[in-house]
Amino acid sequence: MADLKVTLAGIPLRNPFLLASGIWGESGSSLAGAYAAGAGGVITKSIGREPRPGYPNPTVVTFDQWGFLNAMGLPNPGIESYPEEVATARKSGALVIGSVFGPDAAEFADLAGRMADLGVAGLELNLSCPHAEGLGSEVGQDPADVEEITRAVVRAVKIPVIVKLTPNTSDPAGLAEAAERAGAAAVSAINTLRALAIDVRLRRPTLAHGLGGLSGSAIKPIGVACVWQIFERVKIPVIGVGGIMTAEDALEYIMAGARAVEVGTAVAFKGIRVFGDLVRDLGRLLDELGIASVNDAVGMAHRVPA
Ligand code: RRO
Repeated sequence: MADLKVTLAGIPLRNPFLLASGIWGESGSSLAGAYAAGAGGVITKSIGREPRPGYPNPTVVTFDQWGFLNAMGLPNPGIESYPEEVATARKSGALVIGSVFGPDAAEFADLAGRMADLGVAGLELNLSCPHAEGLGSEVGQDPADVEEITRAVVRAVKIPVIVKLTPNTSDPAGLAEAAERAGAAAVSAINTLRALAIDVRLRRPTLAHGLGGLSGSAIKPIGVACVWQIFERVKIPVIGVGGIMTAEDALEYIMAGARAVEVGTAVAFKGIRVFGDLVRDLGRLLDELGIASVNDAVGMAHRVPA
């Protein structure tokens, strides 16, 4: 059986499938459940300084067969209330990566330090939520801001820092280079794409907030393209995210250059058991293709002559 173990920015993972941030609740027990279902690691909902209720409903609608348009509004309990959830997840043996968001370098660094103190294995900086005023991609679409925020966090913590990048830019690899310059241990690509749906009968946007983020199968080729371009421009590992429903989708990202992948929308559609299925199916697929390990497949599509 092919070897699915990978090491991501110094963090050993039993397989490359991570629970993406924000898709399976924020509680420690739901994170623990995802790990028990077979995920190689779990990423928390993005946590901020203060509790946030999020936007009013509707906050999410389905899009086509395997997609969502969401504007949840970064609902989270705030860092003060989060230690117990991380403790519950860690007690189950889950490998936990803490996601944080903020408006500027100082707040990111503060939150990152407090999240690191909870014993998470790594941090993911949300510089890519596509619809939050003064947060997410509004601060993450400028390489100078990505560099400044990443540098402040890297100075504040001793654990690996992963920067989650936005696809809402003409040069995603430029953002990855900025993160790398600032000392990021890895980047993840992509968050959702800014999107809008209109309910023609109501004559207004479908989501209460208006603008939202598109996830699911429709964005997979965009995510794979971002990973492809980033892999060619940085040396740090890349995590692929966006529309992974099957092991074949995951292998596309891996062959484009991803060392690990995050699974989000598929969990909501298929249930948490999708992790067990993905792990089994990726092993079978690699065997079928005569590829000995995930490591061997990373970036493989760049090396095959046209
Ligand atoms: O909470 C959200 O509305 C949200 C976040 Br933090 C994010 O990073 N990406 C997204 O599509 N929605």
